[in-house]
This record gives sequence, C-alpha cells and structure tokens, in this order.
Amino acid sequence: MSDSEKSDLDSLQSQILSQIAAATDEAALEAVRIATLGKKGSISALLSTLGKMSPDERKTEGAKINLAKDAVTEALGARREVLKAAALDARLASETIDVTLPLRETPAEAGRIHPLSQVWDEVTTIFADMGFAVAEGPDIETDDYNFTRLNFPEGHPAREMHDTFYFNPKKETGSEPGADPGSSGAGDSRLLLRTHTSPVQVRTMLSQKPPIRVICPGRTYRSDSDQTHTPMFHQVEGLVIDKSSHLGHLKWILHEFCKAFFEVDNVNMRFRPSFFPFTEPSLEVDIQCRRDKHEIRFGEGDDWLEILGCGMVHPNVLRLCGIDPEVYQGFAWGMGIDRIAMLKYGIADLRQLFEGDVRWLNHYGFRPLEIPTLAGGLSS
Ligand code: 2U9
Repeated sequence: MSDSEKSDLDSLQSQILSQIAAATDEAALEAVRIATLGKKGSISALLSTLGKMSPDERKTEGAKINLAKDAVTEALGARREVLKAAALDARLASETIDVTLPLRETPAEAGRIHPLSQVWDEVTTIFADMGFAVAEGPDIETDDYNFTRLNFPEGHPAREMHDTFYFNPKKETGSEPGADPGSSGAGDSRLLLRTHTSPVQVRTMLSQKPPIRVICPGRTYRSDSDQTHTPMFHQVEGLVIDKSSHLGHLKWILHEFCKAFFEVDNVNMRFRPSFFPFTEPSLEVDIQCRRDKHEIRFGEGDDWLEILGCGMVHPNVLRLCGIDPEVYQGFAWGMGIDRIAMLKYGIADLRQLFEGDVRWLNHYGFRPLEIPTLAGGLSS
C-alpha cells in the first residue's frame, strides 16, 4: 500500500469514527453502520477489492482493512451502549411519578348526597324504626284522590288555596267503563299534579284494611314561586288508622320524631288549633328553639318555629276511603321536607336546593357511603 492509500484508509476510518461519535440516537448510529459495514458500505467496498489483488498484496491489504473494520465495529458497539443508556435515562426522567401525591377520589367517593335526599332517608329511617311502612304513589293524580276524597268540597276555596297545576280536561265520553263507583262525578277524573302526598294515603286506605301505619314521602306541586316557595317541593305525610288511635299517640310519635330528627334529648312542642279539610280537630305544631345570629338550636330558647300540621282524620275522609268511622279512627300529619332540611342544616335560601351547583353540593352534601341509621347517627 502506498503512503497515499494508507492515509486514505486512515482518513476514511477517522471520518467514520467521528460520524459514530456525532450520532445522537440509535437510528442515526444504525445509518452510519449501514453506510460503512452494510452491503454497499464504504468498508465493505474496500474489502471487495481484495479479490483482484495478488496473494501477497491481499495478505497485507486485507489485514489493514480488517483492522479498520474492527475499529469501526468496536466504536459502533461502544456508542450503541452509550446511546441506549442515555435513552433509558431520558425515559425514566420523563416517566417519574410522585408516589407521595394523594390518590384521586373514585366517583363513589367524590359524589355527594343532596341534603334533601339525606333528610328523606333520615325521616324514613326514624319512622321505619317506629314500625311505619313507607308508601309512594304517582305524581299525576285525579282531582278525586287529591281533593274530593279528602273532604275538599267541589268549588270550595280550599281547592284554590292549593294553587293546583291542572292538566287540560279529557274529552267527556259519558260514563267510562270500569269507572270507580266511589267517584262523585265526571270532573273528579280530571288530572293534576298532586298538591300534597295525601292521595297516597287515600290509595292505601282503599287497598288495605286497618290497622294502618304508613308514611308517604314524595314530590308535590303548587303554582307558587317566591323566596319561600318553589313550584315543586317535598312532603312527608303520615297516617295511623286503628280502633282506638288518639291524639295522645300522635303527640308521642311527633315528639319522638323531633328528638330523633334534630338529634337532641328533648324538644318542647306547642300544638295550636288550625283548619284542614281532611282533619278534625286540626292542629299546627311549633317547636321551641333559640335563634342565634347564624344558627338555630332546638330544645332550648324562647322562640317558636312552626314545623308541621296534623289532626284526627275527618270521618268524611274515612267514609270516602272505604273505612267505617263508627269502627275506626285515626290521625295524620304532614310536613315539608325542604323546610325541615333547611332548619336542620342551616340552609338559608330555599332556591339553592334546586340550583344543582356542585360547589354548594360539596359544602352541604353528604358522603354516599355514610347512610343514616339511628344507631350509627343520622347525620354524623
Ligand atoms: C289523609 C287524611 C289526612 C295530612 C295532613 C297536614 C295536616 C299539613 C302541611 C304541612 C306543611 C303541608 O308540607 S306542607 O305544606 N300539611 O299541615 N297534612 S294533616 O292529613 C291527611 C292526609 C291524608 C287520608
């Protein structure tokens, strides 16, 4: 090999080695390998010239070219290891996780129970513990079940008192087949959104024999909307029918309910005479409380707060619901779930209950897995 050829091989080798050193990733390094040691690579091309040389020349030239090939192969291997390690370091750096971060809450943990649902559950838990059954009925009712059978006479102002949402009247077809014989006329089948849950008690009395002990929680509707009224609101009503049920039983039940619901050892109650078409006598019930600036405390203080209405079921109602008032008597009561929820949980504005604001719900809502029980605490 001439001096110039020697320096050609040297410069090719040093050129390849600097390309290897400059490769910044494994793909670039592979490109250098193919350009040098691949089938059409520069070193492979030199090796292919050996065949045309004399045996002596081939011996010396072959040794030199193979030395250059070994140097390139070794450099490629070494650089590949460096690039592999660097790629692994970069991946580990980009995929680091902070194991000290708090876990994200699951949907079941992040959700909240609305205060109205909570109070609904608390109320049903308390009455179920006293032995009451829970009954529900349709939101769309007939005039008959909502008013007539509850002793609201046709055209009586008490019907207007309820600001009823009526549906358009059905076209009259004369006497409907299978019409209820207890119904007093065609107007009775006109549909409406129930103004109270009392039709559920009507249905209960028509379908069951006394003794009856039932509570009826549900949605109710009245065409009324201002700071203290929403067109849809919630009620829970109760009914007891037996041969000797009396006001003393009613007072005991309501007293026990108030103590359990407001989670206090004693509540003073005041019963005032009132009027409802479906009860006689009728009473309104106040509970004693102390109003501080930001909260109300029950069982102490010298203020009174109205929480429910009640009374002995009117004999006309018993008769219209298929129960003989000469044999049976009973009592009933009704209260607003929205109102008692606001009182218990310090909710100032009724409309917040229906806005569906998740920030509000996060503050006032309850954890889904903490179900109210009398033994475990209603609202702990
Ligand atoms: C039948 C017989 C009697 C249910 C009753 C009340 C008194 C009452 C109001 C409280 C506030 C409605 O939520 S409110 O707007 N209710 O004062 N409700 S007695 O009496 C009945 C029910 C059904 C068959």
